[in-house]
Amino acid sequence: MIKLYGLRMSNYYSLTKAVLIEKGLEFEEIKAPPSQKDDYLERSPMGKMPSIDVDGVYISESLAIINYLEQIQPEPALLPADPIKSAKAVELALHIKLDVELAARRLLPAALFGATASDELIETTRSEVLRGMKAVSQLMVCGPYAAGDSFTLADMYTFYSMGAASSISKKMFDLELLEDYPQISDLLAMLAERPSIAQVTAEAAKK
Ligand SMILES: N[C@@H](CCC(=O)N[C@@H](CS)C(=O)NCC(=O)O)C(=O)O
Repeated sequence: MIKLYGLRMSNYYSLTKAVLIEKGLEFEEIKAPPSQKDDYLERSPMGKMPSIDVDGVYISESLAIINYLEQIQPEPALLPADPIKSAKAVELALHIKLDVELAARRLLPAALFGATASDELIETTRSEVLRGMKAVSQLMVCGPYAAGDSFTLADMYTFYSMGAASSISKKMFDLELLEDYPQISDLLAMLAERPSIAQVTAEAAKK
C-alpha cells in the first residue's frame, strides 16, 4: 500500500491526499514533519512534505507523485485525453504553483510565525504575486473548472495553492488577492464542496 508522509496542515500534503482519494487508491498516512535528517532526505531530498513510499521506492514533489498516481490509476483522469488540453492544464497548474504560491511563500515565515521581512521583500513579493495572478487569470478558463469542462489537477492546485497565497497576501499586503477575480473565488467555493477536498479539510481539522 502507498504510504503518504507529511502533515495534514500542509497544503501540498493535503493536495496529494485529495488526489489519492479522488482516485480511490488505498493509502496509509504517516506523520512526518519536514526535516533535514538523513532518513527524511532519502525520502524527500529537500526535506519537504509530502513524499510517498511505494514498496520501498520514494517519490517527492506533488506533481511527480500525481503523475505517478495518474499512471497507476488512470480513472478518474486528472488530465484531459486531448494532448493540448492536457498540456494547458499542466501549464496552468505550474503557473499557480510557481508564480503565485511559491512567490507568496517567501513571506510565509513572516505571515505565520512572526519572522521579520524587509519592506523591500514585501514589495517585491507583492508585485510578483500580482504578476503571477495576472498570468493565471489569463489561462484560467473557469468553464466551470480551472482548465475547462472537466476536473483536472489544475483545480487541485487552484484550491490548495491559491488558498495559501490568499492568506499570505491578506496578512502581509492587506490585499484580498481574489477581489478582482470573482470567477476564481466562485471556483474555490465549488471545489471546497468536492467530496475528496471536503474529506481532507475535515480530517485536517480533527488533527
Ligand atoms: N514543490 C513541493 C513543495 C512542498 C513544500 O513546500 N512543502 C512544505 C509544506 S506545505 C514544506 O515541506 N516546507 C518545509 C521546508 O520548506 O523546509 C511540492 O510540490 O511537493
